[in-house]
Amino acid sequence: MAEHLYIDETPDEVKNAQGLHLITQSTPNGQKVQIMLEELKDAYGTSWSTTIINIMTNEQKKEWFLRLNPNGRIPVLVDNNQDPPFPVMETSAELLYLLKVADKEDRFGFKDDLERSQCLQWLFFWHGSGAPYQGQVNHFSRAAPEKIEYAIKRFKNETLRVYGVLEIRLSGKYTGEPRDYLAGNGKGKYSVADIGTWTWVKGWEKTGFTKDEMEPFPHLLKWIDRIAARPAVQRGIGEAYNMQK
Ligand SMILES: N[C@@H](CCC(=O)N[C@@H](CS)C(=O)NCC(=O)O)C(=O)O
Repeated sequence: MAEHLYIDETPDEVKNAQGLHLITQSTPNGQKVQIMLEELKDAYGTSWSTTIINIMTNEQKKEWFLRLNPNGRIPVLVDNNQDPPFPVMETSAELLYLLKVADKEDRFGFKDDLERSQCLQWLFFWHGSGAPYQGQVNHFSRAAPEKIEYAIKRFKNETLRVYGVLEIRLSGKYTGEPRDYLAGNGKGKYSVADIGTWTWVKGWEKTGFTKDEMEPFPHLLKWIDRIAARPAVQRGIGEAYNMQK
């Protein structure tokens, strides 16, 4: 099996990695798994190694990468503790995989089935209804060769609508009980649902939203700051993940 996973072109540091190995670039998607690993390090002393690639050169479309993730997108996690090594694609699946293999005390997940369901609901909500829209705002306003106003407006409005959904949740608008985190009883508990959402939402300004546009979301803005204060989060988006020049 392992001979199907790796070929001559596979970088040695990927082929020879021991334990958990993350192939990433420090984008909002890459940062989700970077942060989770940093949190696990603080909680349990978890170790892993990292390969940083440059998606602008389309490294992720090469055969060596597609063998690990046929979707040709970062990040991908390879668990070399499995025999043969086990690749995991899709950020939310990667976060859930790490919960299973490395978070024995459910510090970033939940033991209770209903709280766990809340966590999955919010993780999937952002994965399916947040990231694709905010990603399209970034694409149509920054990368697209022509400025298509309709597309920019459509995806901006949809992203703001999704921010509004997060605001309803965090403000306790319909429950009367504001919360600190997306999932969990009471005020909630910091979990993979927050990690999966935060790396995108924290970039609202870079995506092109104004302070006025963000004004309707005061609880969401406080949630951004609350999570940004965590040392593991700061490391997970920090210099260690910058590409070598
Ligand atoms: N649904 C995927 C999305 C991954 C994704 O879009 N990654 C971007 C970086 S943020 C990427 O690899 N872009 C390069 C490309 O599209 O070729 C996930 O959650 O893992």
